[in-house]
This record gives sequence, structure tokens and C-alpha cells, in this order.
Amino acid sequence: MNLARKLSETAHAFGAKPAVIFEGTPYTFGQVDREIERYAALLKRLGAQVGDRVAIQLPKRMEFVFLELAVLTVGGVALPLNPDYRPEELEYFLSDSGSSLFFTDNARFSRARDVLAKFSGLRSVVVDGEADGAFSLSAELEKVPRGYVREFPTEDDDVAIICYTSGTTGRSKGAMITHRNLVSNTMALHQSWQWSDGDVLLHALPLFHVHGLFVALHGGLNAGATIIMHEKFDPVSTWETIGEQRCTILMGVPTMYQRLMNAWEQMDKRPDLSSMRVFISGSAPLLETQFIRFEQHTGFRILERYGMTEAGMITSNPIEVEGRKAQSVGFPLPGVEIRVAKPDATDVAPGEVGEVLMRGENVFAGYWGMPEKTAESFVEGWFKSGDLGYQDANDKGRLYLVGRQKELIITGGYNVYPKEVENILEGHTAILEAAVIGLPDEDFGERVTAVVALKEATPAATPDELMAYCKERLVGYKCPKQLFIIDRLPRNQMGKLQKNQLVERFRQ
Ligand code: MCA
Ligand code: AMP
Repeated sequence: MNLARKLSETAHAFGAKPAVIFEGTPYTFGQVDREIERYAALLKRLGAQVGDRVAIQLPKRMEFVFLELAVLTVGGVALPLNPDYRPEELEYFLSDSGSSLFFTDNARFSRARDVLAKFSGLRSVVVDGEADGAFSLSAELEKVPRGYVREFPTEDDDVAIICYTSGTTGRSKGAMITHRNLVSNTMALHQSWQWSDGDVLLHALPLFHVHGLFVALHGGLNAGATIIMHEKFDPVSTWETIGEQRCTILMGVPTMYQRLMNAWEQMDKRPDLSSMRVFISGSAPLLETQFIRFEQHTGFRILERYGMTEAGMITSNPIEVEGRKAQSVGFPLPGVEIRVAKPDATDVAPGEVGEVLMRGENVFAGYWGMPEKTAESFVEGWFKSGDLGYQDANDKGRLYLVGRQKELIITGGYNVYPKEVENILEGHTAILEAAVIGLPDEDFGERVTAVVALKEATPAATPDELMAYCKERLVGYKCPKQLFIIDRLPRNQMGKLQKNQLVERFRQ
């Protein structure tokens, strides 16, 4: 079933109930549904056809919610983009996806004007006011004809969303997520986490990624729950809102829980948590110390789950409190199968570490325009996660993740492939070669750190200059937080870079 059709059916059942309260402004299910319909009519007026890619680069705001579901309503493919992507990054996503429509705001439109001018077939729409060279959302909505009837022309196996995820080579890959992926995963979580229309979700995550969009927004709308939406995460206002609005669910990445605990320790007046049902963590490993500290402070045991852009939510700890264990990501969700395999794709012996493979209706349809990469990512129908883990044979196969095969840094719940940052650094005239590593960080879990060797003949550059150079070209979370200059990067006899030596040397 088309996800937008499903959510529209729920909206009809809950009409006058608040669906989203965005920074204090309530929108009922009926209002949300009518706005989605109006935005869908607008997309049709702008010529959106079935399968067209519609890129959305917006800060967290209600227009994002209406647009995403309107795109799915008309059978388009939504392309949610990080609002902080620099114009150079945006150019790649627009070009790779072949988007025909681009929704943004004035500030981002002006910033990306030169890049956008390169796309002759692309039409831009600004959601706030007017801009030369772009359609104005409000003016276009005025022109929408009455009597538009939604058709939901796409179904289960059609692509609904392309989510870009960084790639090992430095080139991001567009994961094609179908309506079946979205609906089945939403339903699996609905069942496992016992969502109900009595739930009040505090939504403090970004909207453009799987966690905030699929798990939190779609999950809440599907359940008929009320979503209290904060534009930006702030630990103190998160605690206050939980108490004042009688929230029942919070979802976050470990960095958010770390900051919540720091704030808790500083607060004079502790919030009333008696309404809370569950605190959920994912996107990055939650340390055992964080799990314990949170329980000691609040009395709540965080429920950790495991997900991936390519497979939505894969495993989860049980909703029953006693079943939640530190460092474990729990058990496969309904309809999801997992196995732990050796490099030759045969199963490891029970309890041994190997790569986690998965299959089920949650697993995506492949990478946009990259058939070889797609083929490489599967073995006999199983998706290769690149995550290393083991299943506890004495605890019904409970999954523990212990590391990653893929060279990936997870910082504050965002993924960074070192190659992408190394490519940028090596584009600087003074740099001979660059190595990017992840070092342990109390706040972000891992800290993006660069180690570079400079060319001899060019004027020397300072670490600050090189970090500023990255900031012009890369979204903030990918930029090195520290940069070290050394004479030569360590390599073994085969010439292979010894990143582990760099980690050892610089972790202090
Ligand atoms: C912001 N900065 C970061 C990060 N976020 N640097 C490293 N890692 C980050 N995650 C940069 C900013 O650009 C800024 O740089 C500086 O750090 C300070 O920012 P700060 O104000 O502390 O950050 P914030 O705005 O408070 O954001 C921190 C955050 C945010 C709330 C933890 O990063 C966040 O919302 N993370 C959640 C990501 C997420 O939703 N992931 C799910 C992906 P400067 O000072 O230079 O300007 S989905 C997924 O992974 C799978 C499917 C799954 O399992 O869920
Ligand atoms: P993304 O590509 O942004 O979808 O990130 C997916 C990756 O995040 C997974 O392959 C894991 O490495 C990591 N991840 C997600 N949830 C967890 C978790 N609970 N514990 C450890 N790693 C996680």
C-alpha cells in the first residue's frame, strides 16, 4: 500500500485530534491531511509525474511534513536532504538523482543560486516569500484548483523515497526505499513498541533522515498519536516538555541522551516523568555507562534498537523493561530475518562474531543508478550490513554489535565515510595526503579527526586554515573537529595506510 494513502486513512479516523504540535502551534489530523492534499494538487500543477524525484532541502518545519507526504501522494519520489549541505554537496544530489523539482527556503536558494543555474530542467520553489528565479510556495498554493482528487498511483514495490547515505569511495549512494519498506517497517515498530493513539511523542530529531522521518514521524502519524515537535534538540527544553506535555515516548541518538543526562545533573527542578512509557535510542552505539547512568538518574531503562538507511529498523530490544539489556540491540523485528556470517557468507558458529546479514520486507530496492554497488551489497538475497556482531545462543539469538567492517565514523548519529573528507582535504593545494579517523568523544561518540602530510614545495597551511577549507565544502558534522599535521603518514610494507597507528597516537 502507498504509505501516504495509509496515513491519510488514519488521519480520517482522528480528524480533530492534534497530530503535530510544532513549537506550540497545533495541527489536527484533518488539517495535516488537507494540507498534504493541497500540496499534492500543487505538485500536479507544477507538472510532477509518477516517478519524478522531488528534492527537499528545508530546515525542520511543517512544510517539510506536508511536502514529503504530498510527493508520495502523487507517486513521486521524495529526496530529503540535510538542510546544512553546502551548495557543492547539493549539486551532487540534484544531479545524481535527476530531480525535476527542488523545494527550499530563500536563504538556501540564494546560497545555491550558481549551482542551481546549472540545472536547466530543474524548477525551484521557495517556501518562505518570494525569490527571483523560483516559484513561491504560497503564491502557487493560491492557484491550486479546487476539486483535486488524490489517486495514490504508486504501490508497494514502487520507490517512495531516495535517502542518500555516504559511500566508502566518498560518493554518496541513493538508497531506494519502497512503499512496502516503509509500511512494513512502520507496522513492525507499531506492534513491537505498542504504539497507540494515547501516545505523545516528543520529536526532537532532524526530519530528513530515517530516524526522525520514518521511525518518529511516520510512526506517530500511523498510530494516531500526538507529536510534539521541536525545531531543534535542546536538553533542558526536552526535559521540561516531557513533564509539561505529559509525553510518553522520546527517540534520540546517544549524543542526545548524553546531553540529557548532563542537563539532568544540573537541573534544580527535575521534570515529572510519570507519563513516560519509553525512551528509545539508536543510530549509534549506546555505551553501557550511558545505559546505566540514565537508569540511575531517571529510573528508566533505555530501549536500544538497530537500524540502517538501507533496511529501516532491523532489531529492537523488547518493550518489556526486563528484556532490555545494555549493549544489545535486541531481536529481529517482526518480518525481519538476520544471520551472522563469515566472509564466505556461510553462518558463523553460534556465538561467534561475523557480519550481520538481513532480509525481509524492510530491505531496500537497491542504490539509485548503481546496479554494481547494489549487487555487491547482497549475497544470495541477504543484505550485507557491514556491521560486525554476534548472537547470544543462550538468549534466543539476542544480537550484540561489536564493530564495523566498513570504514565508517558515526558522530552524533550521523555517518561519515573517511574517504569523502580525505578527498576534500587532498583537493587542497598544500596537502600531499590525508587520513581521516574517528577518535572516541564523550559528546559525539566518535570525533572526526584528520591527520595530514603537506607537500614540500607549496606554502605551508595551518590546521585552522585546513579546517576552514573543509567547512566551506562540507556539511558541519563531516568537518574534522581536530587536524594534525605530520611529516609522513604511516604505511606498511605493502604501502597500506596504518590508520590504527594514527588512532593509537592521537587518541590521547
Ligand atoms: C552538529 N555538529 C556535529 C554534529 N551535529 N558535529 C559532529 N557530529 C554531529 N552529529 C556540528 C555543528 O555543525 C557545529 O559545528 C558543532 O558541531 C556544534 O553543533 P551543536 O550545536 O553541538 O550540534 P547540535 O545542533 O546540537 O546537534 C547535535 C545533535 C545532532 C542534536 C546530536 O547532530 C543530531 O540531531 N543528530 C541526530 C542525527 C540523526 O538523526 N541521525 C539518524 C540517522 P560548527 O560549530 O562548526 O558550526 S538515521 C540512522 O542512522 C539509522 C537509520 C538509524 O539506525 O537510525
Ligand atoms: P545509516 O547509514 O545512517 O543508516 O547508519 C546505519 C549504521 O548505524 C548501521 O550500519 C550501524 O553501524 C549504525 N547503528 C545504527 N543503530 C545502531 C545501534 N543501536 N548500535 C550501534 N550501531 C548502530
